[in-house]
Amino acid sequence: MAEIKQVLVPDIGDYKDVSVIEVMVKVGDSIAAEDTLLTLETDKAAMDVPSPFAGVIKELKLKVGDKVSEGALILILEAAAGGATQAVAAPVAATVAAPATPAAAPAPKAAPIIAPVVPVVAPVPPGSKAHASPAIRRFARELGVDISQVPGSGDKGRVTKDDVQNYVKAVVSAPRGATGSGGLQVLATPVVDFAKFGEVDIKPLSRIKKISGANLHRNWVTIPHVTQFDEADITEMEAFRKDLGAEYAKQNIKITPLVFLLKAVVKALQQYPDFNASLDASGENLVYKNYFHIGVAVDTPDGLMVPVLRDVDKKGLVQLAKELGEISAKAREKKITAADMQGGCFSISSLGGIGGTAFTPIINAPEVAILGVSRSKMTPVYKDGEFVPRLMLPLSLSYDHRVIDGALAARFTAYLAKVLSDIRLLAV
Ligand code: CAO
Repeated sequence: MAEIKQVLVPDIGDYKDVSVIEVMVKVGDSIAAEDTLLTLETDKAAMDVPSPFAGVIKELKLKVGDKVSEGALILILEAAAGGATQAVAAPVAATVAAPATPAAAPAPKAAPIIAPVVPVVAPVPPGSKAHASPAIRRFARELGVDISQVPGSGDKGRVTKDDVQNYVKAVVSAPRGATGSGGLQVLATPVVDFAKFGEVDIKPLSRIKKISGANLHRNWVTIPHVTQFDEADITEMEAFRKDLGAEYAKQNIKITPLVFLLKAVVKALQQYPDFNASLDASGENLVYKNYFHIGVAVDTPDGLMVPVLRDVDKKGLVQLAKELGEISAKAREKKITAADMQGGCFSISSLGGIGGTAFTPIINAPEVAILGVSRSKMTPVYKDGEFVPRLMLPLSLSYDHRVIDGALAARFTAYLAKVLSDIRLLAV
């Protein structure tokens, strides 16, 4: 007859109210004795709690974030036949006979504590770089994964089982040549004990930085980037912007050069549709988009985010200014959703409000180009036999050289500069 067993938090030393940081099992799982059930974390170490029995999990009583002490009920399990004999050094235990349909019947109320688990405490080695529980480290080791390479998406950047699985999937499905085997072979980054040279502080990267960092890294190593530099004479545009800005400032709408750039970029994308395309999964076809959704890089205290403004071709300058203000505020207040960042065709990264003369932005795959904008500067320009002061806007266009040739990129930026120099063209 199947036996119902309770599994409790074992003796964990003097610790009380220890955090559950990871739960590795769910109701319905069939587990073997010694499979890790969950990971607890004290201020000193993380420890895995293994199952003393093999069986099927009927009820799970803890979740991530719960605080537990010795004796807390972890789960109720229907032990496999002979399961009791597989217990991990389980102390003598009373058992309760299971009813014929154990799943449907609740466990008897005053059921005795059946098999407190003798803990197998596996502290995370001090100085270990990646934040991961012993079970996840073991899981990564079994798959041959260097855990320090896996970006963690869990609490405080912790590497979860899903992170390891996603990492493996990404490596396995990466195009040939993008991985180490037969392709890019690079030296491992040296591990330096910085504290040997002076006092240091260690802070985990923000969750956003970890996620965007992994994406930026992939895009940087898998896309052959070239950056085309140009500049646009925005003297007239700026005069108009100031007039318009003064009018709308009363309504709290900020008209910045970026709003004009959004419109001018769309005009250039319509003129050169290859920039509004993406390679399909086979890498053999280009998907041309008949819509114009533009991503805008927003600098937030936690890192870079790229929300997308939809249908920029169908909106006016003021409407775009309003939406830009709203979406960047949303990003900075951490209210942005994944949907807000999807579906972009092309991105703009504007550092013009800060400074700089040029930079090389990283393409936001699967897009094929990104425009970097630096700070405009009054410059003496030789025109009609004399030097005249003109406000020049630096443009830096990074493009995917698999899709776009240098000549096309130069045409694109030249056209963009032309539209910005004479914004009447936006109306044509
Ligand atoms: N040249 C000169 N001045 C510029 C300018 C330019 N190219 N672009 C903006 N400005 C001015 C604006 O007019 C504004 O001036 P006032 O305060 O006098 O009105 C000021 O700079 C600040 O502009 P802003 O940054 O608030 O607004 P924006 O529309 O230009 O940009 C946003 C909005 C969200 C894109 C921006 O705030 C931001 O986050 N930029 C950083 C993007 C980034 O990090 N990119 C790097 C990605 S790669 O790591």
